[in-house]
Amino acid sequence: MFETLKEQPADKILALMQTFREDPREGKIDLGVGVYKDASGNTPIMRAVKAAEKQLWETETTKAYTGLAGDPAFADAMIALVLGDAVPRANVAAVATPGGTGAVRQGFDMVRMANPSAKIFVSNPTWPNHLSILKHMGMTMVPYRYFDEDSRGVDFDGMMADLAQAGPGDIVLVHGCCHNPTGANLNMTEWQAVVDLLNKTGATPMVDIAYQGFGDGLDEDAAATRLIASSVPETIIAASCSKNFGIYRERTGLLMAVSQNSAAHKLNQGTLAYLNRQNYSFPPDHGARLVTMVLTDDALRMDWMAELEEVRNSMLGLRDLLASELQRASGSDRFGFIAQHRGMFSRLGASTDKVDKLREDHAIYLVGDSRLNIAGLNKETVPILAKAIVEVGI
Ligand code: PLP
Ligand code: TYF
Repeated sequence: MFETLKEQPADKILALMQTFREDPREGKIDLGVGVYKDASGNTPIMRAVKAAEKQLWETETTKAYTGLAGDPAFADAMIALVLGDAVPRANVAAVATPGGTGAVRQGFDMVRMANPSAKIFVSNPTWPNHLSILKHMGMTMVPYRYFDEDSRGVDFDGMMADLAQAGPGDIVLVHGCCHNPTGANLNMTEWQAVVDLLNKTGATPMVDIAYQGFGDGLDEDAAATRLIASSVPETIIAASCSKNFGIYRERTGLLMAVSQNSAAHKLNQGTLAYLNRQNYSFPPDHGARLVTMVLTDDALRMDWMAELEEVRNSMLGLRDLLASELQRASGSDRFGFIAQHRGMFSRLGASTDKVDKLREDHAIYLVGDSRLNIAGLNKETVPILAKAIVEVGI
């Protein structure tokens, strides 16, 4: 029977990761997949995470199942990290999920249960996995304008005009911070306008926040999510711990459903736990436990925050360096947007053949849409990239 299956398209980012591995050229530069790398190209285990892991090994006494929603202490700690005191804890239903991807998938599942014909408004462009999951689930997607190809910033007027078409029962999917793949983000005045529009149209926001602490700081990066969750009747939030705790392979995330009253909480919590059970029963706990330990122990938390700041500042430093190297190499200010973008990524706004040329002629790997991972650079490779970008005519 399986001969009836059709070949599925590969994830382009993950396929590129493989091509890079197989490239024998010395000095090749990987600016593809969104994984943080330090100056020597390693993806380190964060100090506080390693310390928590050691402690856990010494003190953990059982591997028996947690609850369907995962460890409630993890939900408490993550809700506090993402939402601060923006909404009362009693209004937030939450379940642990395998990574942010698991939270996104289950969030869509919850939407589909509530309204199978919901239209999901997605930024153009967005993380390709959003589109792939929605397509697989047979849900309706409506792209909204987001990236301004000229300024490489946000096409805010276009975005607002398109989001005005969403109505009650529809979902507006936004990136809480550090937009993937563009690096272009809204300011707080613009977020307030989005909130006002949501309240006018009655559409429900879903926030995907996968890079808290990678942009302007932990609280700054959560500000839009907090504003939204405290201002509209219902919000879905998918949070990932992969990047800010550096625990990619542990598969750690949290799905939250925020309502403005605790009456809805019971139904939301029951639905989320039900969805966990349908998909995999109990969510993974190892990464969640580490996150809980780090967030609830003063010393570990301080150390984690300090290391996250080092990570964030190193990316900001590389942004500034790349923007000024490009200014020098190109003799123009047209790459100034790189210093304005936030998070791991910037979209250069170059054609596929120029991205191909960077790979073929210079062994520099960008995702096909001209997204580059800033963290893949270091002081030595920034000038090499700047020179190559100008040489291929971007
Ligand atoms: N959402 C966005 C926008 C992402 O870039 C990612 C990738 O890291 C995720 C969600 C989920 O990541 P993970 O499933 O590794 O936690
Ligand atoms: O966008 C990225 O590179 C990261 C990592 O299916 C990633 O978010 C990429 C593809 C994917 C899962 C994670």
